[in-house]
Amino acid sequence: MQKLFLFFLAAMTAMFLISCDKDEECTLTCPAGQILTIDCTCFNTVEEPKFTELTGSLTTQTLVASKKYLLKGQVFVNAGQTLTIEPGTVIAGDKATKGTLVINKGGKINAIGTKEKPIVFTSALDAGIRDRGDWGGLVILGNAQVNQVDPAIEGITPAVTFGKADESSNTESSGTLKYVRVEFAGIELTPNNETNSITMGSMGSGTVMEYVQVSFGGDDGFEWFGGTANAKYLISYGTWDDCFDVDFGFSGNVQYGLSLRYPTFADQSGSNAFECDNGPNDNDVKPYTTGTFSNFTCIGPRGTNSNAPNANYQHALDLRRRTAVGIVNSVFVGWDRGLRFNQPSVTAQYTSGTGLLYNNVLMTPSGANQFLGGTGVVAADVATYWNDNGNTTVSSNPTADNLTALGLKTGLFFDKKDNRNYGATPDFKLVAGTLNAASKFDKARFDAPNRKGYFQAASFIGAFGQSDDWTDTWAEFNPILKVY
Ligand SMILES: [Ca+2]
Ligand SMILES: [Ca+2]
Ligand SMILES: [Ca+2]
Ligand SMILES: [Ca+2]
Repeated sequence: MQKLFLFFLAAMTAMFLISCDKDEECTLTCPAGQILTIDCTCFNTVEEPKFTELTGSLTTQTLVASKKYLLKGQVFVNAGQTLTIEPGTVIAGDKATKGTLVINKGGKINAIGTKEKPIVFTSALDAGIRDRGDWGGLVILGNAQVNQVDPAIEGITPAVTFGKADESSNTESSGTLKYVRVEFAGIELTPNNETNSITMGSMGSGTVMEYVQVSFGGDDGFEWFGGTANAKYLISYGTWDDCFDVDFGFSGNVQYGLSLRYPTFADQSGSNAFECDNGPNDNDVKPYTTGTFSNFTCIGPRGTNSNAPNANYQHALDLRRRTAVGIVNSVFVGWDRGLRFNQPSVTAQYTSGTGLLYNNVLMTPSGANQFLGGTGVVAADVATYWNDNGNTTVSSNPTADNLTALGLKTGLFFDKKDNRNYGATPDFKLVAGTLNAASKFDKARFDAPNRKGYFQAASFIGAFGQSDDWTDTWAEFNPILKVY
C-alpha cells in the first residue's frame, strides 16, 4: 500500500510539472488491474503478495523472519521432516481454508524465538478486525504413551492417530517451542469442533516448550491428550473454553502458568481454568492422567462484585472422569465456582493419593459453589480433601483488599475493559502478601523418576514472585491491534 501511495505522489508531482509544459492527449486504455501513468503507459496496480504460502506436506526447511507466511488448509510436517522457524517470523493462518499446522508423529518443529523476537502464529486479518477462530491452530502429535487406543484429532484429514499403548517412545522429541505466540486460532474444523490454540497429542519428554502464549483462541488454550512432555512459562489469555485442558493419561510436568479470562464470553461446554479428565468416559484405563502443574496464577472472569461473568463460566478446577492430575503451589482468583470432583472415581483418586491438590490458594465466594460434587459425590468430601491437604480458601469475590492481602496487584483483571484494551505492559509481580510463601515439593509425587529434579524451588505461590515478571517483552496483551 505504501508503494502505491508513493507512486501516486510521484504521479501527481509529474502531472503538475508536465501540465505546466505541454498538454498532449493520451488515448491509451489500460486493462483491468492497471492504471494509466502520466507518461501514457499502463502501470500494474496489483501489490506484491503479502504472504508466502505454505500448503500440503512440508519437507525439511527454514522459515525466515524476512518473509511473512500463510498457512493454507491443513499443512503437515510428517515423520522425518523438521520445520525450523527463525526468531521474529510471523506465520498467519488463512481463514477461508481453515489454515492449521499439524506436526505429525515423528515430525519436528523447531520454533526458537527470543525474548525480543518471539515467533508469532496469528490471524491473517488486519489489525483491529482479528478475532478468535480466524484460523485453525497448532497441533503437535507424537508417539509417547496414551491411555486410549489409536486416538485421532477430530477434523484433521487425512486422519492421523497419535501415541502408543507402551512407554517405548516416552522420551521422544517433537522439537522446541520457545518464545512463541499463537493468536486467534480455534476455527470450527467440523460442526461444534473447534481447534485448540495448541493441541498436544502424545508429545514426548524430549520436547522443549518454554515461554508460549496463546491468545483469544476459539476453544481451549492448551490441551494435552496423553504424552509425557514438560513445559514452563505458559500463558492462556482470553481464550473461549478452558485455559488448560488435560486428557488421556498426560503425565508431564508444567511449571509457571498464567491464565486471564475475558468476562463476557465462555464456552457452552463450561469454561474452566483447568478441565481435567482421564478419558472420554469414566472407564478405568491407565496410565492415569497424572500430569503435574505447579505455580499457576489463574485470574478468572469476575474482576468485581458488580461485573457478573458470562453464565457459561464454571470452575477454577473441574476434575472429571477418574483424573489424577497434580495441581500445586497455585492461586485461583475471580472464579465464581471453585473446585468440583465430578465423579466418585475422582474423589477416589485424590483420597488414595494418586491425584494431588496441595499448597494452593482459592479465592471464591463462600457457599455451595466453593466446593462441588457431581452425581454421587458429596461436596463436603471435596472440601475435606482440600482443607486436609494444605490448601487455603479465601471466601470472597476478588475485592481489592483481599487481593492486596494475597500480594496480587488489583488491576490485573479484564473486568470491564474492552478486549483490545488490556494494559499493554501489565506487571504481574507480587507485592508483599501471603502468596510470598515457599512453594512445596515435599510429597512422594515429586520423587517419581519423571518428576524428580524438574520443578524449581520458588519463594512464592503462583506464577510470579516479587522480582521477576517472565511475561516481559515477548508476551503480547493487545494482539487485536498489533501491527505485524
Ligand atoms: Ca478442546
Ligand atoms: Ca475443553
Ligand atoms: Ca478435554
Ligand atoms: Ca470446557
